[in-house]
Amino acid sequence: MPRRRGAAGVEKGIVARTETAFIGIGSNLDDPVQQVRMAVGAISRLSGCSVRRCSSLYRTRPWGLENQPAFINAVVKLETRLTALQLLEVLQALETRQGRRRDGLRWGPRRLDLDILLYGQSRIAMEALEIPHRHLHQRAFVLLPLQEIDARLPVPGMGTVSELVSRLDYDPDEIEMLTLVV
Ligand code: A4P
Ligand code: MG
Repeated sequence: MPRRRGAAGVEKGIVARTETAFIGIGSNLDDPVQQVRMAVGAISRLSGCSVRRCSSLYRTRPWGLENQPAFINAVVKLETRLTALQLLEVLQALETRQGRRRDGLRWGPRRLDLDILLYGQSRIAMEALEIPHRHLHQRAFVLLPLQEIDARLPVPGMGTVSELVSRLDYDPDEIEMLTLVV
């Protein structure tokens, strides 16, 4: 008997149709460009997921905790048959496989960070999973790569990505689009 899908695709079980999700990728340790490239490759091999677009790589000034190396950030767009919680689980496993250590330092340096930015037009407010990502609207390193992929994408309750960029207070020197290929 097929399991019914929750309104936000949160419950465990197979999603009957695909959902579009956007994943924010960040790294600032152990050759961050290579870490991000490896992560994009690993995400594209996840069962039930297929990568549709990948932004450029961006070199970005650390946000939240300033005294740490610059980050490399990117965003990928996925079609996925996984529920949002299943996607979180596989992305956390991937962070661990790529050597992510959780030392309890919030916003601290990391080899790989994978955040679910958006999952369709779902709004999810759980401690383990908040979608749209809780800081999405405040971060140039998330909004500029997202804008590169889909400027007109609506962010539930907040307007389009380009509207969020126009309201964003940021220093253009804090983010640089790189010409490197992913
Ligand atoms: N969690 C809740 N919602 C989500 C979501 N939408 N996606 C929970 C992923 N995880 C989500 O995350 C902590 C908990 O958030 C998880 O257990 C998950 O269930 P974590 O990855 O273990 O720890 P963290 O990343 O240090 O904490 P946090 O608060 O998620 O930090 P962020 O928001 O990931 O920020 N500056 C630049 N320039 N570039 C960056 O990439 N990244 C951070 C980390 C700080 N500064 C940065 C960057
Ligand atoms: Mg995180």
